[in-house]
Amino acid sequence: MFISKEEFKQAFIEKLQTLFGQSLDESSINDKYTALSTLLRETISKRWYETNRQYRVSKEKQVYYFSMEFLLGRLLGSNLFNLDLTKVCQQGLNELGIDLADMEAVEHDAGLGNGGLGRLAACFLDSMASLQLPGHGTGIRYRHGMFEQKIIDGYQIELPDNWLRDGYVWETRKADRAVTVKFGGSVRLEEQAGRLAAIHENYEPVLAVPYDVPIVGANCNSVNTLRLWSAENNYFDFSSFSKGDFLKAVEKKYSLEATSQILYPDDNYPEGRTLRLKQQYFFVSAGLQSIVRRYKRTHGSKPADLAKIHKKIAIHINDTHPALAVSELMRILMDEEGLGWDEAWTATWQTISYTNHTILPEALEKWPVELVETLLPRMYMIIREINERFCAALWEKYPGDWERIRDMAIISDGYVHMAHLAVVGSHSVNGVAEVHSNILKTEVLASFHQFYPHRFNNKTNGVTHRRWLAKANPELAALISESIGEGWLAHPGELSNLHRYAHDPAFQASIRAVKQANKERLARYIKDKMCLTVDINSIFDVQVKRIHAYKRQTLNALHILDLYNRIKENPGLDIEPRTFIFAGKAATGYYLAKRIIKFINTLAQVINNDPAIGGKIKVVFLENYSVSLAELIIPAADVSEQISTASREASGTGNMKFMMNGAVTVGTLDGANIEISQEVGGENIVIFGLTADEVLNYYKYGGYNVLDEYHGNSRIKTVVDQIVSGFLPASPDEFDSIHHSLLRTNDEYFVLKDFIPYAAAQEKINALYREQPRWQAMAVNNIAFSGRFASDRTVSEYAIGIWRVKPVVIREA
Ligand code: DL6
Repeated sequence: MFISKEEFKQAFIEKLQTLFGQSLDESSINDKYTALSTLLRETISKRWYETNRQYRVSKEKQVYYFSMEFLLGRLLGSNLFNLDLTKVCQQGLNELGIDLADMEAVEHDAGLGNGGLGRLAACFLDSMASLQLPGHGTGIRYRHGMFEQKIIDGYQIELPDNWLRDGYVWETRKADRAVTVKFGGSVRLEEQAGRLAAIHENYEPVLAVPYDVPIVGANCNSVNTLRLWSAENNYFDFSSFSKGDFLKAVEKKYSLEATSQILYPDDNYPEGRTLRLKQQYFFVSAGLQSIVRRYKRTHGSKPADLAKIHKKIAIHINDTHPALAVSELMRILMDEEGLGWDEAWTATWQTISYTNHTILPEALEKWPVELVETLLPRMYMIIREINERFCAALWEKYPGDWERIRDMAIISDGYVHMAHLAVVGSHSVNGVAEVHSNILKTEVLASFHQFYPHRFNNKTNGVTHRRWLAKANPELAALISESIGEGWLAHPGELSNLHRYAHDPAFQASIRAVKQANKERLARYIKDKMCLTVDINSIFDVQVKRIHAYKRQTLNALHILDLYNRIKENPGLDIEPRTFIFAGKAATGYYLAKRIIKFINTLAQVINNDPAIGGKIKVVFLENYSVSLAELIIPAADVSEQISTASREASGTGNMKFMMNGAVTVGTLDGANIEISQEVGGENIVIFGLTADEVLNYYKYGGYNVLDEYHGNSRIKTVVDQIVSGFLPASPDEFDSIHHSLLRTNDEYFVLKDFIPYAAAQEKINALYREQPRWQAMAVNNIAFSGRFASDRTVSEYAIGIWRVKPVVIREA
C-alpha cells in the first residue's frame, strides 16, 4: 500500500505502463481509471484474502444478507475513502494534472437495485465491513441493472443499462465455485436405506457462477464479500448446429442465461412474472448451496454438524424476495445432508431472519400455486408440508377458527403467500421504522404477532454516513471535523456536538457557504444537462425518489401549480424564489407514475417559460436518478420533501440523507420522518397532514369524501380542473389518469385532503427561510441530530438483537 503521494504517483504510472503499455500522456481517462482501480484492487485483495483466512481460522459466526438488490453506485471513491487513501491519491493525481473527480465519473454506477430497499442493502454492507462484522451479501449479477431513463418531450423513455460494457474492475469471477440450480421436472419420493429420498428428474439445470466483489471496511482491515450469481451455460445444441440451424443451436443457452439478464424495475409495484420467481430461486439456491459447502469445510459435514448450522450461520432475507430460502435450506439439509424433518426445521428457522419493507397490499408477494409447483416442484412439496404442519399448530391453538387459519395459511386461495412463509420460517421479523413495525404488529401481520409475539421487533433504517456525508459532501465533512474533531467519522453519534454551534454566527456563515458551493455545483450540472439556468439564491426544494402515487409527487406538483396561479394573479406576491427539483424513475408498466413525470415536465415547460412570473419559481426534472446523481443533488438541497401518505412509506432513507446534509424536512408523520422529528425536535422540521392512525382509520371505513375537499376550496378545485381543462399544453386526455386517481378513485392517497395543510407548511418554510439565522440553526441541528440515522447504529442493532454475531478484528498480515 502506498503511503506517500510520491509512492502513489510512481505506482500509478507503472500500472499504466504494465496494463496498457502506455505513458501517462498517451493514456485515456478510462485507462487512468482502470489503472487506479487496479492498484486499489491489489491493496484490497491482500486484505480480502487475510479476512477470509482469519474468518476461517476463528470459526466465528458469519452473516449472509440475501437481497435481490444491491444498489452499490460507484465504488472507486468509497473504496478510496474507506482505505483512507483519498487525500494521497488526490494530491498525487493533481500533481500529474489529473482530477480525481473526472476519474470517478468514468465508473458506471452498479445500479443493481430499484431504490430504498437496494440502497439500504448497500449501506448495510458498508456498515458491516466497517464495524468489523463478518457479514456478506448474496445477490444477482444482473447483466442489465436499473434502466437508464431519458426524458424526451417530457416522457420517460427507458434504455437498457449496459453497465458491464467496459468490464467491472471490482469483481472476480469464481468459476470453480459454480453450482447447479434445478428448475422444472418432477420429484418422486423413494425409500432408500430406510428413509424417504427425493429424486428430482427431468429438470433443467442452470449453472450459477459467482462473481465476488470486495466490500472494504473503513479504518480497519476487514474486507467482506458481496457474492453475485450469474446464470451461465456452456450448453450448445450440436445437432441443430450440424443441421445448419445456427440460431437454434444457441437459443437454449440464451434462454437458460436469461435468468440473470435483467433487474425488474418494479419498486413497490407488482411484477408477477415467471422469470422473477426463477431469479428468486436461482440466487437463493446458489447462495445457500455455497454457504453450506463452506460451512461443512469449517465445521464438519456429518448430519449432527449440520443440525447446528444456526450456531455459526445467520441468513437474513431482505423482504420476501429471498423467502424461498426457508424451503431451500430445508431441502439441502434433508435431501443432501440427510437430516430428518424436525432437525432440519429447527435449524432452518433458527438460521433465518426476515425484514419486511412494505405494507402496500399490492406489493406483498404471492405466487400462483401452479407456477411454483411446475417451476420448483421440490420447493412446492416442502412448502406444502410446512404449511400443513403450521396449520395443524394453528388448529391446536385456535380450534375451529377456520377464518383465522385460512388468513394465516402459507398456501391459500391458489397462492403461496411469501410473507407468511418468511414469518413462519424465521426466528425474527422486523419492520424498518417504529411506526411501520407497529403497523405490522397491529394490522398487516397482527395474527402472526399474536401467534409469535417474540419474533417481532423494530430496526429503524439508517444510511452510511461515510458515503452520504463524508464522501458526498467533503466540504461539509471538513467543516464538521474542524469544529468537533474527527471522532464523528467512527462514531456518528458525536455529530450531536455540533448542536452547540447552531446559533454561532461564524459557523452559520460557514455552513451557508458550503451549501452555496454545493448549489452552484448542482446548478452547473443542470445548466450542462438541460441548458437551464437556476438561481442559486433561490430555495432548492427537492423531491427525489421513485415516482409512486403514495409518495405523492402529485401533491408537490399541484402545490406548484397553485403557487403559479397565485403569482399570476398577484405578480407582486412576496415569496422567496424557489427552484423545485424532481428526479426519479417510474416502473416501466406503471402508467400513472409515467403520467406524473409528464405532468411535472409539462408544468416545468409552462412555468420556466413564463416571463410574467419573473423567475420566482422554476421547476426542474433531472433525468436518470441514480446513486451518483443523488450524491450531487442531496448536498445542495435546502428543503427535503418527504410527503408520502402517512402509514404508506415503511421508513424512507432519502429523508435521512437530506437531514445529514443539513436540509430541512417538510414531511408527513410517516416512516422514519416521525423519528427524525423526535430526534431533531419539532422546531427544526416542518410537519403537516394526516397521521398514520387517521389514514388507517379512513381506510377501515372506505376512505373520505374527496368531493368535499374538491368543492370546498376554490384553490383545490382550480388546480384539479387545470389537470384536464386544456390549461396545460398537452393532448386533451394526457393527464386523465391523474385526475382519475384524485376524483374517481376517491383519492386513495389523500392528496386533496392534505393539500391545504401542505400549502401552509410550505408558507412556513418560506417564512423560516427568510429568517436566515433561524434557518441556518435548523440546518445545523439537522446535521447534529442525524447520527442516529447512520446505518452503523442500525447494523449494530441487527448484529446484537437478531444475528447474534460479534466483530472479528482482522490483524494485518
Ligand atoms: O427499507 C428500505 C425501504 C424503505 O425505506 C421504503 O420506505 C420502502 O418503500 C422500501 N420498500 C421497498 C419494497 N419493495 N418491495 N417489496 O422497496 O424499503
